[in-house]
Amino acid sequence: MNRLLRATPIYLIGALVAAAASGCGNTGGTFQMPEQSSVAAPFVDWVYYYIFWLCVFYFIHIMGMMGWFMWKYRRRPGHETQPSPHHNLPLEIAWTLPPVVLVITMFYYGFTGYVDVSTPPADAYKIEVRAKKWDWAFTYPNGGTDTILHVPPDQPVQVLMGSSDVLHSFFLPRMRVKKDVVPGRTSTAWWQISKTWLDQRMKNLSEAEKQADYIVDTLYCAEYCGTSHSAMRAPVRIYKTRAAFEAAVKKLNVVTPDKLYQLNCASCHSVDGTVMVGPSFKGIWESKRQVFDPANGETKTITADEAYLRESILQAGKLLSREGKEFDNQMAAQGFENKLKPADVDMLIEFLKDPEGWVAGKYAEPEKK
Ligand code: HEC
Ligand SMILES: [Cu+2]
Repeated sequence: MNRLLRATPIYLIGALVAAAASGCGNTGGTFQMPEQSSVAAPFVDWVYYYIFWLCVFYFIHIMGMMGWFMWKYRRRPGHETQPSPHHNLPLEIAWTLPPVVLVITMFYYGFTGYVDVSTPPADAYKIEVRAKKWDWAFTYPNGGTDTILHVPPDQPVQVLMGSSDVLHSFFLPRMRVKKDVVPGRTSTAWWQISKTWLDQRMKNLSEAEKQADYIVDTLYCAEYCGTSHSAMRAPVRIYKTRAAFEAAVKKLNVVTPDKLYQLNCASCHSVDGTVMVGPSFKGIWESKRQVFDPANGETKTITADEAYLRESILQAGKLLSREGKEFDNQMAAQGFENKLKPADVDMLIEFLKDPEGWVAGKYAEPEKK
């Protein structure tokens, strides 16, 4: 078993002592740290507080003595300037050795801890993560893809992450996981839900969580990646039981119109009338649309029938919507004509007939909800 998992109780005790020493601690989080929902969290916090309190100790002593000396040896009548003392061996050793030992312990815990949090256990559940401006997609071992991160309660999870555009960073503060997602390479991170935390959290469920079979958390992007960086979040579901987790993942490889929308379009098109990067889909079906024709520079009104919607997706840029503002031709860069299967486009057309209804779950089969 991984060294980190084996040593968890020791770190937990260390973290509790450190957190208690900080005067505001409990396993549900401290003034500086959120809840500790992963097995690595107590260790990470322990290292953090170890370094933090050492720094506080030295800061107070060094600043305090500086202030005191400035006062005590200030220039005043009747006190002549004294020559500085020469080399003092015991003093030199006293202020060199202990700090060196302390810095070595910081390095030791920092480095071994880093190695542990960077080495996923062999039995980890693997999830592929794709980051793009400005959302996340997760692909599970059965091929199902979702915009929600589903987390098993009883197994380490390893994420294999890639970016489709710029630098992003995968940040789960409660699990103490933060890892940059770099274009052109696969980064990885892992965590395991802490049983201690889960048991405690189960006694403290919100009303919504009592109804659901999971506990909610949030994934953040922690690397500034452009205009909507602050909205680049994804819901996280930590399942109460293994069975509930497996049932949720099993449903994912069923493709539905609303899922296609969530995965491909939702980062630019809302269904509630908000104009984001692109116009809103609210009430788009058979509506009159203002469009700009780049071929002749004219703006005209058309009806958003099936042919127009298909063309908007597959031949982006032929006509540019003017619904809300003057948009750039940002659809073209998505290359949907190569990315979407004909069946996907059919489903998206179904979606566009009633976007609000699809998102509200009007067409979901009861057991899929
Ligand atoms: C990167 C952002 C982005 C993504 C992702 C995106 N779109 Fe667009 N879309 C736009 C922009 C900007 C426009 C306006 C310019 C235009 O008409 O091409 C637009 C226009 C449209 C229009 C015309 C709307 C109107 O008002 O007439 C349709 C239909 C459309 N998109 C469908 C889709 C579908 C379906 C998807 C997902 C498969 C999608 N878009 C994904 C940015 C995006
Ligand atoms: Cu980002």
